[in-house]
Amino acid sequence: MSIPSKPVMITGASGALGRLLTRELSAAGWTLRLTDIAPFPDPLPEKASFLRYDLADGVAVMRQAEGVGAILHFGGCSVEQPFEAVIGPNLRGLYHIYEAARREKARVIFASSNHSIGFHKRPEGNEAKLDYDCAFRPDGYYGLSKAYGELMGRMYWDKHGIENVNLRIGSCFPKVVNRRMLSTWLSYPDLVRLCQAAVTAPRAGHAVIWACSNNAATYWGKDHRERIGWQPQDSADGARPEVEGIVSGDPVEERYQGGSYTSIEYSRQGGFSAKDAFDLD
Ligand code: 15L
Repeated sequence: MSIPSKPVMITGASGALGRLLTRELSAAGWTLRLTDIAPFPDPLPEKASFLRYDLADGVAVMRQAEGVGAILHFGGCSVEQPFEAVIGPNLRGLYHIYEAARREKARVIFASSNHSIGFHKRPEGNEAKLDYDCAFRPDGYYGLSKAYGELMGRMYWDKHGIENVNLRIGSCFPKVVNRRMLSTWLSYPDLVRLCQAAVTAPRAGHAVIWACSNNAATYWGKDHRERIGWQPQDSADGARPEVEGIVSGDPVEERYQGGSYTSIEYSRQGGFSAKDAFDLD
């Protein structure tokens, strides 16, 4: 895998995925500009610099992005939060990232999420998988902000030619811990290879990728992975015997792809047997 000719910026560098990317991309010889609202907890790699600021500070974003070729945008709220907590980092902050990318003609790799489509039902049996161009069905304010982020990428590509790769991340954790993750799991090494491909692919345009490993029980179908030359190499399948019995018992959570996020403050009345209420899309 080639080394980018310009520095690469990573937002959310102090989070679990930011730290992973920092470690692995530094080891691969990349020059990194890191940022987070929290201090960076690890020793700083040789070719990396770190600045601590809030993504709501547009001037700080612009300054740090000077001269970068790509921005791996993993910063902002990464779980469901009240609306007021989400809008600063995930809406205004994202705008700052895209304005910086526009100035630098840099590519944005956006850590989107399955929660932008979380209210799609889980496919059963031979039911069709979801393709990348399915409707957004966010399962909360966090998922809504990820849909907004993908649409912002759509607009900056159409209007300004700013390339962006939107990673609809399933569940990126060291291990598979429940039945849902047999479908949604993304291994750490597959994420790292995905980010490398997204940054170094000769052309990306506006791309959407289902970011999960090679899981037999996946919910997801077509996307733009061929365009960036990525194929997952790991799989959740081996964990089936230990985890397939690990379910929540909550009918809302188990019905929808977004899992537990769909049932947070869920207040729609009726039961799933009430066909007229629940089969209307
Ligand atoms: C996400 O978007 C979250 O960042 C992560 O913490 C998990 O909840 C994941 O989705 C998931 O759906 O498993």
